Amino acid sequence: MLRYWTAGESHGKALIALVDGFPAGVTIDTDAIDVELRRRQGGYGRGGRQRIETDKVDIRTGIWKGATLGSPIALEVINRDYKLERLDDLSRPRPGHGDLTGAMKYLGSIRGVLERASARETAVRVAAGALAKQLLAEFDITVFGYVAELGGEVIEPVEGTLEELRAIRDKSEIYGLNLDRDAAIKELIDKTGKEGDTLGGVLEVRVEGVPFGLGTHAQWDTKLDGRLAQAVMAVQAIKGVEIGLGFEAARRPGSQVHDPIHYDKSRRKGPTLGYERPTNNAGGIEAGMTNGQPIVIRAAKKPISTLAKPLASVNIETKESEEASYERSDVCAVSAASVIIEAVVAFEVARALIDKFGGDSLMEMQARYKMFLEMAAEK
Ligand code: EPS
Repeated sequence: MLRYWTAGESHGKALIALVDGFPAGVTIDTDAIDVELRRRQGGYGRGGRQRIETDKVDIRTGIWKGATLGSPIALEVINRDYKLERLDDLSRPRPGHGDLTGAMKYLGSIRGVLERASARETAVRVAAGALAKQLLAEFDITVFGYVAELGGEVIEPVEGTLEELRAIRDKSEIYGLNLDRDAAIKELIDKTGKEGDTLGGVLEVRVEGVPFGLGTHAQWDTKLDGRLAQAVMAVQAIKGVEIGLGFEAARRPGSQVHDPIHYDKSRRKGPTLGYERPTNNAGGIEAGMTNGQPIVIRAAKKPISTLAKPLASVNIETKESEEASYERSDVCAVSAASVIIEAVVAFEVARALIDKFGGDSLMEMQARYKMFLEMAAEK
């Protein structure tokens, strides 16, 4: 089973992800992981921290001569802004952050909680996801995340192939799919920052080339939609997850929700097995299993809870009403969140791929994948 844990504090020495169950024989491109780390650091509206850090992954274990061994892989990202020992505690919890809940739960300090609750931790989740993406690429599965809404503004994607859209996203300072919208949205971010406020948004991730049958219908904790929702909801500041039509499916009659089934014999040897759908309202998943269509998942990110113009809070030492503490932060980290959601989705899809096709070695997985497609095409 593929899984990972992370360790590390925002201003501690380093962040670490321990990836277990990754198959042997996958050639790893470390630079490609660093590209994702750099993308996570970017996006318009980021704060001063990203000018200090130049995140790079150090693969400490599990690799020999550039390829995975099937043993645990430890990924490390060093914090250049290591200063944890010198930092003081806070006494005025920020509404929306883990400050108050964590300090009460652990009978401890706010600092001790915020350092781990911080989204800085997502750097190594992105590294783990980038590793997973390299496994998925061996099966021609691509994972593509972008910003669909920012601060209430919908960014309507332009039409184009995946390559064209990727080029647009990588050119966009907000990681959207419509460059004509960038200027107005950057202005909105600037204006919000000047007002001491922050912005959230909606991220969308599309996974293409996914074969039939990842996930199961048989047990709640192996249903792929449930696994994806958990992975996405567990990212800092995410408050909602939708698959395919999501909440909109609840508002329409069944005939306008479910995707009709067609058959195209010429495509029976591909991941769809020839079963084509004119629509993809299911977002590629039916009964917890992939149906050969792209997985489409959306996540709602709330605005960052550290406000330069702070909300009302209470000094937990004196119990007097005071404004919340303010520490250097970002006005908007929605673009970064699109990279993070892309990474956690990639990891879950890779996990489901390993569950179906075995996880000892890439070679065995590919042989079993091929055999499955052949058997299913004949069914
Ligand atoms: C982040 C690093 C942090 C914040 C942000 C995410 O840096 P610092 O706290 O040193 O300024 O910019 O953290 C939060 C949004 C948060 O709520 O803690 C990063 O690398 O993504």
